[in-house]
Amino acid sequence: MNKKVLITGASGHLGGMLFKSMAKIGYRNLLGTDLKKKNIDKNEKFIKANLKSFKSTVKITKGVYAIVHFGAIPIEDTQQNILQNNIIGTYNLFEAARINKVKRVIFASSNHAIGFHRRTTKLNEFSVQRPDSHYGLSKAFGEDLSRLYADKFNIKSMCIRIGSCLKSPKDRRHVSTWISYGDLTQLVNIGIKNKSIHHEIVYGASKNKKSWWNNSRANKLGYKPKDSADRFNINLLSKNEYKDKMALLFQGGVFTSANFKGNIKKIK
Ligand code: 15L
Repeated sequence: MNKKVLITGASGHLGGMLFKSMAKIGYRNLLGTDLKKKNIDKNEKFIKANLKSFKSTVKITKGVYAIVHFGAIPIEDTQQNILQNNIIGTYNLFEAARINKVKRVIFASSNHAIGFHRRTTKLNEFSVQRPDSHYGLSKAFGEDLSRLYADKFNIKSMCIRIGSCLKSPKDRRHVSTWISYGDLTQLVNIGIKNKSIHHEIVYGASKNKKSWWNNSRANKLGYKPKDSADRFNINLLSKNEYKDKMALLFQGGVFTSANFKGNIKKIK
């Protein structure tokens, strides 16, 4: 693809991974952006920018066809930090996309937008959001924001509720939530190229037998995961599982139990 694709969070773990993996699958016109320049090669195009600044966000989105939006705080933080970086940053990005006539946005959502669902509940693209943290709430907001910008302004979007994207699964939860780097790259590529997309919610998970998510919508859009957590030694992974009883009940794991003052029985 020769059209310009902007990757936010290009110095971070997943944005950085995608900056490299998308070049490998034929993206010829990638532009990376982040607060700091880290792990960026000489031949890669990169602009430092802060999405909290609307002016800079408008500047970096000029002439862009699609945005792969991974630039955000990736874990729980204070309400103010999440509000400024994730919520306002994402709002600025979509508004800049509208002004500059960007056609598509791939939004890095997270399983923490639905983290307060119990592990016994199988979810799909219609399941209600149940954020488990300020961080998860910012992802739920991004999903709604992208739906508004699709319906109102025709900016196509795909929100990927990413499970645990790591080189390999590390604990028993990951047996359900893991996605490989290759499978995440495949989903982002579909989000950019699939012509039928208007606004989509898909799950960022490999083909895991113990998945909590029915990802048939992603499959319909062309997703054929190549990896699975099943090929790892599950007994070995179980040893690494945390001993947090509440976390073990809910899909969001330790994000649900952190600072918890509620009533577990009421969270059905
Ligand atoms: C996420 O959204 C986080 O960015 C990542 O650090 C992990 O915590 C992941 O979810 C997960 O739930 O495993």
